[in-house]
Amino acid sequence: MRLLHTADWHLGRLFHGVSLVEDQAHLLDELVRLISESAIDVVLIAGDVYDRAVPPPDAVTLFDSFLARVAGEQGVPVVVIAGNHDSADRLGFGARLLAEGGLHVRGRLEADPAPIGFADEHGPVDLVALPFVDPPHARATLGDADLRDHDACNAALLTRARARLRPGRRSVCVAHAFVAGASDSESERPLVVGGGGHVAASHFEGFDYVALGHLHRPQRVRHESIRYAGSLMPYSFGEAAHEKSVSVVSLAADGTVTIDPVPLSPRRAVRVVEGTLAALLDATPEGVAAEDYLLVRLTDTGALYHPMARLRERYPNVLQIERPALEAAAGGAAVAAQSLAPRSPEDLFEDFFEAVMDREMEAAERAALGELDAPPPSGGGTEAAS
Ligand SMILES: [Mn+2]
Repeated sequence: MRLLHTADWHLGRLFHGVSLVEDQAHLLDELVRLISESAIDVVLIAGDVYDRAVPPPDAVTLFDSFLARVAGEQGVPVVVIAGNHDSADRLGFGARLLAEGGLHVRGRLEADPAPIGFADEHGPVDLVALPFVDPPHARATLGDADLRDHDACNAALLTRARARLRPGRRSVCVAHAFVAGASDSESERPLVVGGGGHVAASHFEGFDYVALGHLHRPQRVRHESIRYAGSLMPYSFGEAAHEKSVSVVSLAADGTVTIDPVPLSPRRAVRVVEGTLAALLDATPEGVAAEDYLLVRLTDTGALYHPMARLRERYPNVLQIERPALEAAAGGAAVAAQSLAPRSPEDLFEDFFEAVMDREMEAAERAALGELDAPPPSGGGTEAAS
């Protein structure tokens, strides 16, 4: 049996105010082709289908179109669980009816979920689909107030789900959690304020394959067969170096798995570029496409005239500018400002000059400043006010 494991699509996400729906549509087209060309038997989407509980209409339309092409036209079943960004109830709408059409959605937690049964030429496969476990919901669902955290809640639900697996069958689990030992990225919403919410990898042992969602970097956890597919595309500049992929997982007759990560080709890359404004306006750095989503780190120390507008003439998708030299100077200036006694405009300008230019004023510059006319007194004019 060949499974396609993907997760963390975050359809409808805004990246620095820019909608990514067209980029996401481009990637879902690629997945639809891959599912057909790789003869995938079941598609697993391990949560965070949408970026928020009430997704924008174009994100819902995009997901609908994917499902119609895969579960509908290709007849390939799709298993979807809710992640921490999804609304469990909205995602789960119509689930009992949709299962007949090959769409298996698990939104809200169930106390004793029955496995979803699949089969290939070697026999049956039981699939446990465990949506994101929110501890208050888990405590209410299981009627157990002693389940204190994510780890205890996941452990209890997995024990109950495992009890319903039929002996001798191969088994697969789909879940959305922060499994201890895995590494996170900038764009995941923490499950617990200040971090944490970890779940021990040992709770997932015993399944032939565990398809995880939540962490945005593709990675294995503890075993080759416990994996995060990673997000559909980078959702922060901190992920610029990640190569995003989906996993094609071949499940053999004896339950052993072979994993083939397939890199995705985004419409535009997310990159961090560094240089002076003049150099970047003069030439596009090697390996960068002008249309990429860019964070530009300008190394200039002096004042710059409208850097964003000028950069966007050459690079239309610059989303953020950083000026490390100025930010360091501004930190120093802020400290100085706290001890500000009444000072002359000349002294204040000199501080400003140093912060912007990263050097002291020279004598000639100080002289030039002295030659400037003092501003007119406020309200001053040649006409008498009436
Ligand atoms: Mn996510």
